[in-house]
Amino acid sequence: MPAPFDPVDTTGLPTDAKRSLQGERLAALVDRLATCGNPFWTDRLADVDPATVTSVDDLPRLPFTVKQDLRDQYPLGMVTTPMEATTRLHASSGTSGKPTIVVYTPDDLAVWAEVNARALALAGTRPDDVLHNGYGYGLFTGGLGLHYGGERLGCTVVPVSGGNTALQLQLLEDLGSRVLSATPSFCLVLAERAHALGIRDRLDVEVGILGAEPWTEGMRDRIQEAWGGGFTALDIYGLSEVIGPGVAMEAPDDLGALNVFDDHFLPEVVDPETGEPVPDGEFGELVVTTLTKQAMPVLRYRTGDITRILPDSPSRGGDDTAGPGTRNWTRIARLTGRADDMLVIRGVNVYPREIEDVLMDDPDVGAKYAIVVDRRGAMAELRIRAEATSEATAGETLTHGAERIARAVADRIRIRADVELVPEGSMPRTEVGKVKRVFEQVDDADPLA
Ligand code: DLL
Repeated sequence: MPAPFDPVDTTGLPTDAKRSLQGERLAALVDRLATCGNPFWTDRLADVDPATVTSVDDLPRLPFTVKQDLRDQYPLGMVTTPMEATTRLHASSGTSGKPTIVVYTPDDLAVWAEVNARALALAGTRPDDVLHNGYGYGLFTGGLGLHYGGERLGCTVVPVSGGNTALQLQLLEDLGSRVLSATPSFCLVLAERAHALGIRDRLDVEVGILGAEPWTEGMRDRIQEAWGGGFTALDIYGLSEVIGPGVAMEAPDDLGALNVFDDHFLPEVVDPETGEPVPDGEFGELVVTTLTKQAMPVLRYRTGDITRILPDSPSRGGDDTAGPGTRNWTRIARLTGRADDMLVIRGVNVYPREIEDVLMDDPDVGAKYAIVVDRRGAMAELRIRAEATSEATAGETLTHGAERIARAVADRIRIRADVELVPEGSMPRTEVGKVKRVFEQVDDADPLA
């Protein structure tokens, strides 16, 4: 007889019990980091007396961890357990230089599977589901993170990884998967191809577990329209330095909010300039402390991702009965960009998500676009190339559409952009890895050629 299924907790502890658990875990973490003999942590915590850290209220006194720390300690300087205690390594490829390495013990892997099982369960995934996992397998945390989460929940996981769209559609059809996990951009590629092949109505896929890239509400509409048939696109958030996917998850009855699994990952939001905590409800940089990680914990890790804590979360003093169901996780707003994504165009600060918002509001724009920051002159110039919908492509209104979008960009974000609306299907698709939407032009070679 198989062991009885151990259900996955998608609810979380009541607020008081959670706070005291978080306090205990934080105290134990600081104590261990200060005394484990790891030179980086001994130095970082030189001014902290671990005995004075007893609750989450002590968090703002503790030092931050930043990406540069992981780079400086490359490859294994931040591992706090003996190597014989660790069993897995992943890495995230940086934009420049060496990758950032992260290491796991078996207990870390069990926590990671648990939080991804929660994420999947929150999305409505059931143990009898076939989970089609289209995240990349390998050093990237997406594939294996969702994989073990799916297995922990009891699903049958299809480790298909990215790419090979034709095979993916074949498997989706033959296995009747209801749940698809992938980047938002690859999820769109699959939808487009299913329609092009005329097989959408032969697929049972209903839910997408989409993350690893920023995507706006407008992009959610495009993805849901592209699949049609009641498809729900849900957001999953995470980062390698904290664990990988499964740090936070959106639920279908509470769209726009991510539930942070705060018994393992303690969230704060700080002013990105000063590092001071901002009040709940205000936007700032998400900072996460790993409360239970063993091999490579982080203390107050500066994620660079911009969000806010939703003040009506029950765990933040919001009305316990007003929230959806009885869930009790700290809720944050969806992340649509990073602090370091900001572009400065002729003196105006603009985030790529603001451009995506304008594009997705235009009925003639499909879901594919690219932004070029042309740095050849003294002042940076902005160029936007967007793909039209099939209707707009057929209607040959592309020049008109481009002018309208340029006006909308000028009105709404106060920058002049050179906009091109190009026929549907003419821009490259990203089938493996994360989509790249912002390109720099520094010489006459066109980055979109
Ligand atoms: O992208 C982990 C992941 C895999 C998350 C699969 C979700 C699904 P990294 O490669 O280390 O890890 O990249 C982490 O990606 O700091 C964000 O800037 C961005 N990111 C991840 N998820 C989201 C999301 C994985 N749902 C970095 N929305 C993070 C917006 C996201 N940005």
